[in-house]
Amino acid sequence: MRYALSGLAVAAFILSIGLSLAAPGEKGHTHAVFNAGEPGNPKKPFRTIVIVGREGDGSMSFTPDRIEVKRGEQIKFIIKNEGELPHEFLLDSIEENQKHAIAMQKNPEMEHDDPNGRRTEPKQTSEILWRFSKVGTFEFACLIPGHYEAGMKGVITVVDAKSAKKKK
Ligand SMILES: [Cu+2]
Repeated sequence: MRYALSGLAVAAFILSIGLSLAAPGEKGHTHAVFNAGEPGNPKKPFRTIVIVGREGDGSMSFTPDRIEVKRGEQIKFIIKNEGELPHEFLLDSIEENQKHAIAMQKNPEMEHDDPNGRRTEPKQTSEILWRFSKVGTFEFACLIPGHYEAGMKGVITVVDAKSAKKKK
């Protein structure tokens, strides 16, 4: 009994070292500033949108490639990779995605696992929960070299809740 307890204590100690090493969540290529809003809060309501990524006849795409959300709305993106290649989904301003695409051409092995961007392997699914806190036009894109150029992107328009109501 005494042995079992001390074993547990050792395990707890190792765990605490592991946790202190893992904090505070800085892992390589992260972006502290987000242009398209902020990471979502899973305790608050959200709308789910499924995005399918795939390749076909010389083109690559996300479906749907046009989304409208209201400012303040939370969206859970379920990214389904139905293609044969890995794909990324990076949510950012259009300008930042274009700059980032150039950076990735120089660094093709760059992989993302960030609040606003994730890589999804073929036949796999990833999720991103995002809160669109700013009005504007944003973009989700796969920045793996060649994919963005082949059409793998989509536009997100964030509108004021009031003007969204007027339109309907
Ligand atoms: Cu891709």
